[in-house]
Amino acid sequence: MAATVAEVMVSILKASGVRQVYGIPGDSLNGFTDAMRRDGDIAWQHVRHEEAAAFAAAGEAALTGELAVCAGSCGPGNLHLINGLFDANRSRVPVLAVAAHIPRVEIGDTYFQETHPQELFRECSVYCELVSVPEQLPRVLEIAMRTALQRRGVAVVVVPGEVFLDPAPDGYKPVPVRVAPSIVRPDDGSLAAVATVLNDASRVTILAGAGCAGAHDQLIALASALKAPVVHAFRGKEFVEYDNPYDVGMTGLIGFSSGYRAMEHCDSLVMLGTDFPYRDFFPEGVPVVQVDVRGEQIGRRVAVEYPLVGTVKDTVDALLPMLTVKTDTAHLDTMTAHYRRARARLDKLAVDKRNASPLHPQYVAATIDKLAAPDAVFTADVGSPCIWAARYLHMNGTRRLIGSFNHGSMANALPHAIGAQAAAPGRQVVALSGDGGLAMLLGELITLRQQHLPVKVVVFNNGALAFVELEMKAAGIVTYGTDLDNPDFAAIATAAGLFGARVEKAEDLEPALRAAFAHDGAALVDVHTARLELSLPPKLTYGQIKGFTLYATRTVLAGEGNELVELAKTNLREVAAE
Ligand SMILES: Cc1ncc(C[n+]2csc(CCOP(=O)(O)OP(=O)(O)O)c2C)c(N)n1
Ligand SMILES: [Mg+2]
Repeated sequence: MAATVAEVMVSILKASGVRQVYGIPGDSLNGFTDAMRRDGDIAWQHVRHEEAAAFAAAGEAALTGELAVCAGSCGPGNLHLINGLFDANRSRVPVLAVAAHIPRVEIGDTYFQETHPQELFRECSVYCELVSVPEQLPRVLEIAMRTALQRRGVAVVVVPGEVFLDPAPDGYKPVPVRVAPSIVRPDDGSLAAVATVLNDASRVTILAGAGCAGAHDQLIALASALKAPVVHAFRGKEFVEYDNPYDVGMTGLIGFSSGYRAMEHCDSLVMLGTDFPYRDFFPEGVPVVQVDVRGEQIGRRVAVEYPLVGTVKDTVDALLPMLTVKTDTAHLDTMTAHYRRARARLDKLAVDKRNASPLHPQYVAATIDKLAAPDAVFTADVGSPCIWAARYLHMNGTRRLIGSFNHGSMANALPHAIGAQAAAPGRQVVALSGDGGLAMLLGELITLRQQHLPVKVVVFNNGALAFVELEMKAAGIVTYGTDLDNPDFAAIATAAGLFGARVEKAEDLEPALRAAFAHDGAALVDVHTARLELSLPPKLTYGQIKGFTLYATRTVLAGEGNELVELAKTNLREVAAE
């Protein structure tokens, strides 16, 4: 009997190393899931909401760098994937979504569950095609997979349900679709022009992002040659911060004053593999060199006179021999000293004071950091858990930190953890969840149980959408709609068959975390943490509010304002000059 289209799809996925598919079945997808069942080699990771399937695929792809797959049935089934796919696409991780569709003959007649997936998914994908006839399928699937891998993004293959069951074209043999390794670097002329600028500069600062993955040696060698402080964007943290004497912390809305300062005071800026979005944080009037393998990304945030198209690794390797090694360390010394002071203040906040109840979230994050495995994978919810992860988790080149850093969606931590754990069953995976974030995809606790995924969930249970409160207060708006009247999450976890512990006093935190981490299965620790507080100056004009948002967010998030008084003054001066 001839193989069906679905069987061929499964064989292509298998040949390319896919080991699991996240999703929820449904009539139009049944042909595909049945082919998986009969084959038996690819695991069906059954989630409770398709959004979690897409986030899980994003988490897996972020961890492995290889293609991860999710699937949804027609109409609402695949519509639910969409937010997680936006996350994957914007994080530039390779994900394939199989979107089942209504029968071909019904397309266009407002049939039951009809949508137009190839239009809906256009914006969150690098490739999205409808399969109209079975003969398209082996090729369309391979093109989709290769596009996802090479362009690093989401590919969507839309398949009407009956097509899965059609006979596949004869004689098809799957070819593994994998990333083709390459060397990508600018030409010598572009590098020489950049070398001239950098050799003439005396205060170079490097802004480093996730494009520094796999290029730690090159980053350090470049910083050493230029005596340049290295600031990082959030997604760069896991690749930049460790073993780095040039580190001056993070910049951005939840960044450190030292990161901002090092950018502000440079006389040349070198951007390495970063799409850091906030234009207000860039220095003015200095030459900017930007290295990015995707040339179209260059110059989006700041005027870039010196674009270098290439990977950070290959470009820096080619640039280094052209640079004169600098000896003047004045800029570097000032910025690293500033960073040490900022760091010391942050660390002081993470100490348990008088056995606080509710607990300081800083202390919770620092304790997670202390107790987690040297190769742990952390995921962090958008909201204040991101702040604590950015500040208190130590990376070491082996640990990983996965989040919705570009798309900024709530509720990412648990489903990202599902994908990371499914991809690396033996590794410790710790989700830093907000109480708002956890509740948003609460059903995924049941996925942990059903799929035997030993994820450790730590809930920063502050009874609020605290990050939003911070934004409101910083903008001079009265907080509204941010209270959360939560149930006992530990009891919910226990009822779902997980290990559950509730922590209300600091002295109980370590024992609870140790027990959860040692538990041979999924566990949840519900920690009663303090809401963030921010006091406002008494009266603000609209112009001040605009400037103040930036100032206050940075100040408050630094934990203590002192170090930032100067920065605040700068901001308020700017506002006053408006
Ligand atoms: C899907 C989605 N909805 C709304 C927002 C806006 N938002 C950003 S952070 C946040 C609050 C998160 O609350 P919680 O998970 O409790 O974390 P907390 O900041 O309280 O620690 C909200 C509502 C968002 N980013 N994503
Ligand atoms: Mg909260």
